[in-house]
Amino acid sequence: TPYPAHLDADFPPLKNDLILRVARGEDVERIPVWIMRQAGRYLPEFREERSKHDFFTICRTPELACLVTLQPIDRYEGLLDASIIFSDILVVPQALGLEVQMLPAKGPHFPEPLVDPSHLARLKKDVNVDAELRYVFEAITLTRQKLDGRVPLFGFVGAPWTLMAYMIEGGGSKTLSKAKAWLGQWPEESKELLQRVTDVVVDFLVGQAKAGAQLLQVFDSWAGELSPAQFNEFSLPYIQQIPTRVRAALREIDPTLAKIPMVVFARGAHYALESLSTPEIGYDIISLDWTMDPVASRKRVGDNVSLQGNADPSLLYAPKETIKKEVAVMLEKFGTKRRYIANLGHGMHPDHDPEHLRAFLEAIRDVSSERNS
Ligand code: 1CP
Repeated sequence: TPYPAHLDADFPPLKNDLILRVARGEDVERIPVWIMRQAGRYLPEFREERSKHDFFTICRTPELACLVTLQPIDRYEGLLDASIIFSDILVVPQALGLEVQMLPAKGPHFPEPLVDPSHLARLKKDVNVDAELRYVFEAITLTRQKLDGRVPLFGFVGAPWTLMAYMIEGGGSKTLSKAKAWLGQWPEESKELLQRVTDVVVDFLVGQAKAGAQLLQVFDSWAGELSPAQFNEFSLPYIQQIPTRVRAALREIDPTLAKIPMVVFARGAHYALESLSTPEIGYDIISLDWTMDPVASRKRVGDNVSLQGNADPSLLYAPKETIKKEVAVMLEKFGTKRRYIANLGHGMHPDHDPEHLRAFLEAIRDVSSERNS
């Protein structure tokens, strides 16, 4: 059975819409902030839950996914302006029929990765995301209720290229040499794989918006391993299908759903900033990694998209005074209470000190209110 569509009226009223206003290009009274990987292993309360349950059991149990999604929101009450549903980008390869395990300390592991194009036959055709990924939709609906309107809720997916990379490498990799070998050896079959992943990713984002997600982020975490030409051939064509197709499907259900803001994070793809921010593609927010200069990036994208980012995650290892100083520099460079969302340039590390994240969040709050007064 199809998962039911949920509209704003089905949920508690939103009390903090700063991020939604930034996505629409409206002025805000202070700079909003959320953090990639804000739920996770750096939090003792997460490790406690994790000691009791397997990683994918947490993802597949809506009450547990909701619980860990809310952990950073509760701990940093009033300091975070968005939540992101607890899940993983690798639930999409699972929905396509591949087994994925989460090994302690090692991370994701595919016992049987795709070795050559004959293995495309192992992937499910016509994936029914309402059945395969219903647990994510249930987690989103429950979490949106439990958030009680405190902050908006992000849904997310991995970008087709990044998912292809994991499906072939079978886990994390330094060079992605197997996945990149496919691009040269089997370009047409690579594109078939990318297209099949894209089709599932589109349905999955539509389902997350229907379930109650209020923003959607696409993570192309491995974009930076591609040359500009490879990116233009094997990543961009798929990333750029997503907003139009997702919004068209949502419009059929309800026009208000189709307005959902969409974010793209193509880590390391500094050359792609202009192409990703083209209005025809339809991303409202571009998330920058920490290697990008805010001032130069703003010049390159113009004034019609919002930027998100981009402190080096390693800043959180520095003393709190250094964190505060660097935050002031970052906000100065992004220089505006329009079209900017503070974040790190990539996710939290497992060995980050939660109190240093608090210092980062407080600094954003303090600096952005000082500049307002
Ligand atoms: O608050 C949150 O953001 C938590 C939800 C979340 C998200 C958005 C998790 C939980 N994973 C992700 C996205 C994700 N997963 C990405 C894109 C963002 C990024 O680049 O960081 C990627 C690349 C993955 C794949 C993945 N899953 C990795 C990286 C491995 C590598 O190649 O270096 C790892 C370590 C995981 C496992 C994972 N996912 C999430 C958590 C908390 C964990 C730790 C697993 C554990 O508890 O054992």
